[in-house]
Amino acid sequence: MTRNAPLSLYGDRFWISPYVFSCYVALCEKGLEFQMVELALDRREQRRPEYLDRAVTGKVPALAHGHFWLTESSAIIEYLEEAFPEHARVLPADLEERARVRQVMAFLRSDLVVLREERPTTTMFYARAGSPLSAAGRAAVEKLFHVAGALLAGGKSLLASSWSIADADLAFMLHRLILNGDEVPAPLRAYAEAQWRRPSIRSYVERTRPPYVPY
Ligand SMILES: N[C@@H](CCC(=O)N[C@@H](CS)C(=O)NCC(=O)O)C(=O)O
Repeated sequence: MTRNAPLSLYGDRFWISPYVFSCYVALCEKGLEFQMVELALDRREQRRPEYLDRAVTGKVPALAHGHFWLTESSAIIEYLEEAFPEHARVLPADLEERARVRQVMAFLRSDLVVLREERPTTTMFYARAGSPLSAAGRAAVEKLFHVAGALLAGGKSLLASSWSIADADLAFMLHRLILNGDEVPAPLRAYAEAQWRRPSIRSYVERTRPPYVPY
């Protein structure tokens, strides 16, 4: 791949995907120039043959780097880190710290299903959630607080010794609760709100969005 080939990130037109968020923030933090391509998932544009032929999972995000296409947010982030090592890092340089950060990324992507269902990202950027968390939702929240609290113990403001994309991912998960008025322990709230002030994150979050069409 020619390294200076153009980069395009395919996302959803409502800007609500946590996975697109992660890739978008990584591209911004690395200082890479890229074009954002919005797909209408509500019109199933991700199922069009011209997209499916290139973005093999038929989901967003997808990254196009010249003729090279890739899906799956964590694979995209690792690709960007390895393809552009001279740019700012989004994963720690230290082996153990990098492993720990990947641990958080995998946990946030595979666990807490009930929390994600009861506080979907639409409730962050469109109408807030209409009902309190169920017992299962509260159990998922306790698990999140336990993991985040343990990793940030001692008043740490970052998961590793320098900022990483996992900080953005964890702040995004905590904001499902913060923005819905659910209780979040003060240190975790302060951590997540500090992340929310980063320019890369603000540029994704503070955006004029079109009216939401459920899909
Ligand atoms: N594991 C994937 C998840 C991607 C994903 O679920 N994307 C959703 C939007 S948040 C999507 O494209 N949904 C449309 C579909 O599945 O057809 C990743 O980390 O990138």
